[in-house]
Amino acid sequence: MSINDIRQAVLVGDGATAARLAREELDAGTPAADIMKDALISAMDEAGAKMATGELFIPEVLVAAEAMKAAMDVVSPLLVDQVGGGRGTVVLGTVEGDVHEIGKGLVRLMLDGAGFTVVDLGVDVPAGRFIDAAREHEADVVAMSSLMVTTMPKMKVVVDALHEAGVSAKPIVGGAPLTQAYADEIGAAGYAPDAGGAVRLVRDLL
Ligand code: B1M
Repeated sequence: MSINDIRQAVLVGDGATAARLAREELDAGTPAADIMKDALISAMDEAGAKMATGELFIPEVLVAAEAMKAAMDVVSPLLVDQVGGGRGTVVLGTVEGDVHEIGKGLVRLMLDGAGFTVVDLGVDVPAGRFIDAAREHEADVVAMSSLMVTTMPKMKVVVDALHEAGVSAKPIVGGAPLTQAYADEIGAAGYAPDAGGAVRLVRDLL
């Protein structure tokens, strides 16, 4: 049993084995954050690289993503404990045109676990839905995820729409292609590189 076996189980889409091995690895004393980073996220990085070269196809990547989620169910409750508490309401979603949900789901889990109220709008969320939900739930923060350079510009659309609608919720951004520089450029209130960072950022903003 090793981190690498979990990685391989995710890559071949065997969620039951990935979850069982993750449980065994936790029981053996490996920190949840290490399993998440070195096995689960690393497996998705490899799946992404293989998708880019045509070695893996979309259905195979989808099956790997489902296996990652199965293992995440085991690992993420322990990650949450490592982050600490907070209060406030966060509207969360993956921006329009983008259906990547795993990172956004991890952000939701960590915010939930840290005590924030999270309104998860799902994926492929148009700007208007972020604005309506922020108003309806009197949100403190609107957190957006994007995994593609082609959908990042939709974050600016949401930032501008919040401003124009006079909604005071603070927009924050994250996702693999995002940077602090891009967040600054589009006028977001903050950028977080990972789900733990999102919790710290929200806590700092409130
Ligand atoms: Co897609 N995909 N995908 N994909 N996919 C990427 C993102 C890609 C990098 C793969 C590649 O080519 N190497 C590439 C994007 C290139 C780019 O623009 N940079 C890509 C592409 C091109 C595509 C399609 C266009 C492929 C096609 O159809 N030809 C297509 C687009 C669909 C669409 O959205 N319209 C597509 C489809 C898919 C699947 C449906 C097959 C599947 C998604 C399944 C699902 O989510 N249910 C999928 C997957 C799984 C990936 C990869 C392999 C893995 C993504 C993932 O879940 N990572 C990905 C390659 C990669 O990331 N290395 C890839 C694990 C997750 C935990 O990490 O989401 O980065 P991540 O979240 C991190 C941080 O980014 C951060 O916290 C998390 C860690 O704690 N974070 C936030 C995320 N959101 C945050 C929000 C915050 C704060 C932090 O708020 C403040």
